[in-house]
Amino acid sequence: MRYQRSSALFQSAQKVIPGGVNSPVRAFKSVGGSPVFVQKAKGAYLYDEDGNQLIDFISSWGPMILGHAFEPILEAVKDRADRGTSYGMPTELETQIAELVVKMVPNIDKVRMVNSGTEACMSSVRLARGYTGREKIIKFAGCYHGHSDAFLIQAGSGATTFGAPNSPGVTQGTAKDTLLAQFNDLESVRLHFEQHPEKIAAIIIEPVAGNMGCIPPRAGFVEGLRKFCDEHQSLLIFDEVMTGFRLANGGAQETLGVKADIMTYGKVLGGGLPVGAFAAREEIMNYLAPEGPIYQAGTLSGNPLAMAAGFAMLTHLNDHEDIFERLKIKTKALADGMIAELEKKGIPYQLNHYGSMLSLHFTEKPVVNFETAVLGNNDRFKQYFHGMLDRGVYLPPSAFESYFLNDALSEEDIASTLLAFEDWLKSL
Ligand code: KE4
Repeated sequence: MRYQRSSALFQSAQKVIPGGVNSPVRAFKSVGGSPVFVQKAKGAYLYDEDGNQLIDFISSWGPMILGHAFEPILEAVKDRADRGTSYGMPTELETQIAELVVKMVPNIDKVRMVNSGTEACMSSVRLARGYTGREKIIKFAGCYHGHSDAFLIQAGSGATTFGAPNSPGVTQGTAKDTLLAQFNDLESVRLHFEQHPEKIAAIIIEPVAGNMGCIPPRAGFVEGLRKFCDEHQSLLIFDEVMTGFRLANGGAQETLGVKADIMTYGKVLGGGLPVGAFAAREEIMNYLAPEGPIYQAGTLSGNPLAMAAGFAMLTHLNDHEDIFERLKIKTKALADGMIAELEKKGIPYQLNHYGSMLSLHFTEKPVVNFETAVLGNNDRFKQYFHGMLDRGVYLPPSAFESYFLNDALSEEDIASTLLAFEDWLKSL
């Protein structure tokens, strides 16, 4: 596959955009090579600037669950654009999509729209702190909740794993209020509650992790978090930016059967336009301005074009719930096919999948948390990524990401992907 035009475009981009991209993972830093520039996309396929057609397994990192350029979404946005693109005033459409979200998601009464998953998660933590009057939060190593300071924390020293900044610009003052625990490890959470009685406002978690590869929760893990929060009057925040409206209409709350207190959304909710949201029962949400004292705002929050795209997306998902089962079957077919080829080849691997999320790790040990996720052989992952790209399959350019299958992928696309995978394995 040729990438001359993408490479040339990348050279130009780097002159005026930091790293040539508007989000770091797009730059291929962890897989090497020059990023592919996309010209357009339709259904399950990306069409890059060099005329290559690629089967897409990132679906824009989740949003394009119905495939690219889904007609009802395009029509909704085009129709709405003729009426203006932003007003800074309330619209009926915002109420309509909020009513639909409340109908589709269990256990919420009200929802506030924002412009990204980061904004949703950042605001959910402020809401939890304001509501409980407490300052500390617990997050999990390897879970990503966007780039606001409170989340850019790595394991500090000491048994209690105090947070330490993992990016310049994040202050110690911020880091001290973020406690780090290990995914799938309730003891690491219990320790924090023991060390910081009545100080922990919330636990925030990706209920099915997707930012260290795909890591489902062990049986009893999320239930245990719910129990801790109930015992200590802390709030449980499910970051469903990835899982919301992807695993089911009711997201991970529905598939795991565990109710959180605050949920955050993004990606699918916006139908590909910039939307995030956070939601909870009325008693909590009414603490938000202008109803309550906790401030949060946004010029483009509830933007009419974004709401039109999101409303079209959610309406289709709400009317076609069989999509989620279809995606599960498709994902399992891909997983089973890959496993069969990997077993034949006899190389160490772990393949995780849940719903329409999947990740492949070249390592012996089961990948159940960040510590085990980092043991993967990244050189082999690079070969894999580029080997599949050269065979017309676009995968996440990082071993610490999840695949996101979409409803436009056909059985033939899955079969072609497995043939490409078999061919790549033969090349080793
Ligand atoms: P955004 O601010 O990127 O819309 O959402 C942040 C976010 C919050 N919570 C979860 C669970 C997320 O996965 C994300 C963003 N996901 C990444 C993919 N791992 C977005 C891709 C990117 O950073 O370019």
